Amino acid sequence: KASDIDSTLAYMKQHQVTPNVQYTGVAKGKNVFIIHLESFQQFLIDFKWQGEEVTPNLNKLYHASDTLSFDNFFNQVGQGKTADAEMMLENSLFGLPEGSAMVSDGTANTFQAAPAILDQQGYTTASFHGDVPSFWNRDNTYKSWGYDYFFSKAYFQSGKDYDIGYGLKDKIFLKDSAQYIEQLPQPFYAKLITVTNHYPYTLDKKNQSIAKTDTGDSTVDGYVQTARYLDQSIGEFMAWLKKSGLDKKSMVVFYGDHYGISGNHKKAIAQLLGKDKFDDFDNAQFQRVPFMIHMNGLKGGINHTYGGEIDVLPTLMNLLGISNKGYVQFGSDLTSKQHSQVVAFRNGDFVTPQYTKVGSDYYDTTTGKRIKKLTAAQKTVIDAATNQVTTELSLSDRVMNGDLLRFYTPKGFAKVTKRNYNYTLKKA
Ligand code: GP9
Ligand code: MN
Repeated sequence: KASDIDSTLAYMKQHQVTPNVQYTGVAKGKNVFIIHLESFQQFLIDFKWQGEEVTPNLNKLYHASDTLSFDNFFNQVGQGKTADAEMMLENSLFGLPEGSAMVSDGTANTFQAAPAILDQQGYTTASFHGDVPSFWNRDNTYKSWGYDYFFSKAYFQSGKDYDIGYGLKDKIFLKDSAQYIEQLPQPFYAKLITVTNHYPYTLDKKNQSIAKTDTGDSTVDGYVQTARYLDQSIGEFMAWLKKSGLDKKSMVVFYGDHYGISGNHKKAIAQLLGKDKFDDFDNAQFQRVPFMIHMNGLKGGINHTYGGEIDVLPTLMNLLGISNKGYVQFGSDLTSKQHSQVVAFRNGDFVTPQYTKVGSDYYDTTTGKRIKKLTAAQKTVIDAATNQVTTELSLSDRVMNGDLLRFYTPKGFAKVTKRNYNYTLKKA
């Protein structure tokens, strides 16, 4: 019932964060690219294998003076993996404790998502993905989110060896997408979902340009090869962006959606990182993924704020000069002084600059040492963080499970009419 949203609205009001005015509106009216780096972890940035950088193009972007990069940014996905990342990034709502919210609720629920918000500011919005449109129920969910266009498999070239794993190889995919992007009315919001750097990290010989690692764990050793391939595809895409002149009119956002190597490969990861152990604490820290915002003239640098995928939409809205006041969003502007640095994982664990919780264990984030007995002062801080995490996760779940946004429309936002959208390709 309608009043079910009241506790969430009260929570939002209490936790409203004033965005950083230094960044407010600096990207107003710019095209926005959201580049999804599949299974890409932060440790790959500047990582060297046999003396060679694995991802030179992304490294260059990471260190560029006009890129705002984050080195304490975490993925917060659950079982929905890619879908949970998409849900958080474009709605600032968490995925569900089990399954994928895009699958269970994407079709029927009411959302106030990034594409709809931008559409109402005069943007054209499009998502690109080189696989079937039904994967993760994207075809239905994107209608609920207000995407004008969804370019999926049928819109792209196909042929022998064009696909690998989860769809079209990234280089072909990004090159093909560019042709559509050039035709989109500006300003546009375009999301590009890469797939090649996905488990089990296999790549045809012709596209391999770096040796596999030598841990002997077959799940792990191909990761640098597909990551290198993804990096090259980004290099080509950025070159196109420059050639097209779009680089001067666009903000390009990169993010890694979730881990590529799971905690089941402790021995191999330790070897890769040159460490003698890899425990539960290390695995929590290993959940860092890239988040970088690149734009001509942007005041960049490496920002050490702790945050995660839930914080992306509020951060981007501030850059775009769109107030998120009154919106139901569980994250906050990463550049704001008031941003909370408690990063919730979907299972209730968390990381803060001070403490890391894994199950019933607590660690000092700076030393990695397990705290055997909490002092009263530590307990106070940890209890507050635990309370924040469980409150936010459970309120988000109530919103999702109860479809509560249907009862509440923020000021300045118009409800999305799903039936206005159709992504089927009509062959001439
Ligand atoms: C599927 C692709 C991969 O379309 O996005 O999803 P994942 O397995 O990473 O959740
Ligand atoms: Mn994924």
